[in-house]
Amino acid sequence: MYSSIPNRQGRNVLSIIVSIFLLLAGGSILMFVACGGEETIADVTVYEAQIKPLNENVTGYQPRGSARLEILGDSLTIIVNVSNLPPGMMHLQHYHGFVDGSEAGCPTMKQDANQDSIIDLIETQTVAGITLVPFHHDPLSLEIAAEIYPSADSLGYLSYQATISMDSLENRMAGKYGITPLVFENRVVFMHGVDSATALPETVQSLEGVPAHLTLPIACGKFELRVFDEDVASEGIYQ
Ligand SMILES: [Cu+2]
Repeated sequence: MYSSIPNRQGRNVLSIIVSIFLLLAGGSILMFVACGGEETIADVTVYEAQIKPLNENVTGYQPRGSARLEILGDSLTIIVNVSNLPPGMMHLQHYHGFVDGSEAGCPTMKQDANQDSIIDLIETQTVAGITLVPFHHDPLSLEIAAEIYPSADSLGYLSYQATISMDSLENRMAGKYGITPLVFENRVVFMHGVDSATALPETVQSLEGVPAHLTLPIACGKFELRVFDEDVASEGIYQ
């Protein structure tokens, strides 16, 4: 806005005074708008998980990306953007955690209890808890075994977004798992699934009735509260 004030020669004193007045008034309005913007940004609570590969020795893929939970009032928006996934196929993706709210984390080879060099879904449970919320077309259903999860495109990129009601999620989680409050920072996100042609040994465990290639964990990230400092927020970097 400051650069929009012309710097012409021959301007008389009155017009300079008027210009200065307008400049100050304009600056005040800008500050007001900026302060209002900061308040809105501060009201959004964001949890973000950096997604890293799991079982890449079996899958041959190194998924990378992020999952975010953005909370504004009663609205919870789930955003997942991951690349390098096994391409052209559906991937189960969920938020996992412990029902008692204790801290979950991503598994390492220490969780390979049967030492088959693969961390299967069941083996993740000692550090990551159980499957809680599906990231598909209807997260509030808490229906884990649904057929319609998002798919990675032909280049292995998956983008997912859903917005649900916090109140409804709290009610559903309390009703199904007895979980209250939700404690997002003690949760992890998993992505699952390799092509059915991938050779998996018999030792790889899965959910009852679900083929192991669909539930094989291929990536994981731990949700952390994202803190925005005032400078970053006021510059509008977070959108
Ligand atoms: Cu899962």
